[in-house]
Amino acid sequence: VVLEQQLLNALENHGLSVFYQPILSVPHQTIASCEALVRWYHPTLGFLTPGDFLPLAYEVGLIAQLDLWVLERVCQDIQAARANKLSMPPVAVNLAADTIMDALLIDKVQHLLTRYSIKGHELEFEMIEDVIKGDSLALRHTLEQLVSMGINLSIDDFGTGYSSLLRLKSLPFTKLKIDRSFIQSLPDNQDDCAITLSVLGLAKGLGLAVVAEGVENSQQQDWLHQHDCHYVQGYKYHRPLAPYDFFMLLSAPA
Ligand code: G
Ligand code: G
Ligand code: NA
Ligand code: MN
Repeated sequence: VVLEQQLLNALENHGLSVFYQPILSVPHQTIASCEALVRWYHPTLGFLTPGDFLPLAYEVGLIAQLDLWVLERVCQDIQAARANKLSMPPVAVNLAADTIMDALLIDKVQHLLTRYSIKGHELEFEMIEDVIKGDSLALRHTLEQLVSMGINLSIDDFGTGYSSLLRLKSLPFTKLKIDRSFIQSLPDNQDDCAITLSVLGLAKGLGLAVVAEGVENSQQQDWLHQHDCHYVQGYKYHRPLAPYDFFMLLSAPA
């Protein structure tokens, strides 16, 4: 109960922060986009990562408010990058099912785009497979409106949830992110190689781009490159960076 109150407090008083992890294109390793990841500098517990407090946010119904807080902070950072003449790549923001199903989501997103003079294509939204498992017209409508605003949609942690291939095909996603649990043991684990290959094949068939998450070493990178995976994200390249550090990276000569 205390932690819940503190989280609400943090949301209302800008006590959270957003880190950025670059997503690179293979093989040139240029920054193609980045993922916004929330952090909480807790007054007494210290630096908390999502695993420490997102379950609480879901449980007490604060997740949609949190996601929108992150989205607004991202819009502010995009505006700040622009003011500093940095070319900010598209930023992927994670949205929970509750957030997607918020009837006012489209209005809220439109409001932020207008307020911070941001184009839809400067943002991407990531959601896990389970968000799309139910068949609902409202969901389809929301996703289509986001796409019509220029926002690209990705499926996060692909392979760990339940989404039918039919729904995947019929909804307006442009990217799949392969969960890092499948990437971790590449290329030694035959099962993980088989799973990753089948996701790459599926994505190609459906015309979707693929991001491999959690890439930590060159063997994984080489295998992914060899099998035509176009984007990588992971500690091999960059950890999630504080905004200032991410801006420094963007301003460094390539
Ligand atoms: O940053 P870290 O690797 O600890 O993130 C763990 C998980 O938390 C990831 O699956 C990520 O998708 C999720 N996550 C991070 N930031 C946000 C956010 O702002 N909103 C939501 N809904 N999930 C997030
Ligand atoms: O997929 P999600 O959006 O669930 O994943 C993002 C999370 O993965 C973040 O919490 C980030 O800190 C973490 N992460 C990013 N790259 C790596 C990596 O190379 N290895 C591991 N173990 N975790 C990573
Ligand atoms: Na994510
Ligand atoms: Mn992910």
